[in-house]
Amino acid sequence: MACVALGANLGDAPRTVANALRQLGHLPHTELLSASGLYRTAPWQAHGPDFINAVALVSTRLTAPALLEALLHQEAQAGRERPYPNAPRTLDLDLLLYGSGRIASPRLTVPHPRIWERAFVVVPLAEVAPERVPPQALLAVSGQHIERIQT
Ligand code: PH2
Ligand code: MG
Ligand code: MG
Repeated sequence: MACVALGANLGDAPRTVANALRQLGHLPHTELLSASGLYRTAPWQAHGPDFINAVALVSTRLTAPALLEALLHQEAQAGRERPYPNAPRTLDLDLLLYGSGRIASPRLTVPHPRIWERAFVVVPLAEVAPERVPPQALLAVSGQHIERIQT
């Protein structure tokens, strides 16, 4: 079981994120187990329009590095550009969790180091994998604006 965070704040973000959730289930050797609703969220340590965020749970036989490469490829297919750090983006796909795996490589850190600071990750993660979210984690991000827009 792996958890993927989705985010977008350029173009038709709700549509891009909804399509991207579906496409995760079409990655090689990968099945979409569940998808959170879509959330509208205020930019966090970033500028630009509000984001649409979601979290997906997948079952995959890909290794974590192979899954990361597949996610980066899917971002590129959605027109992702990286002009500067945290720039507005058509699609961002972040690997949050890979089972109980711990990875610290130059390209990939799992669990994602900033999960617990971000309402736009914690709230949808609590929807699809409540057992991975300690109760105080929701409280810790309760000051950040997040609004569910779709089931
Ligand atoms: N992603 C970031 C930085 N800030 N803020 C929101 N609301 N949603 C995001 O997906 C997001 C962010 C870096 O990837
Ligand atoms: Mg990100
Ligand atoms: Mg990213």
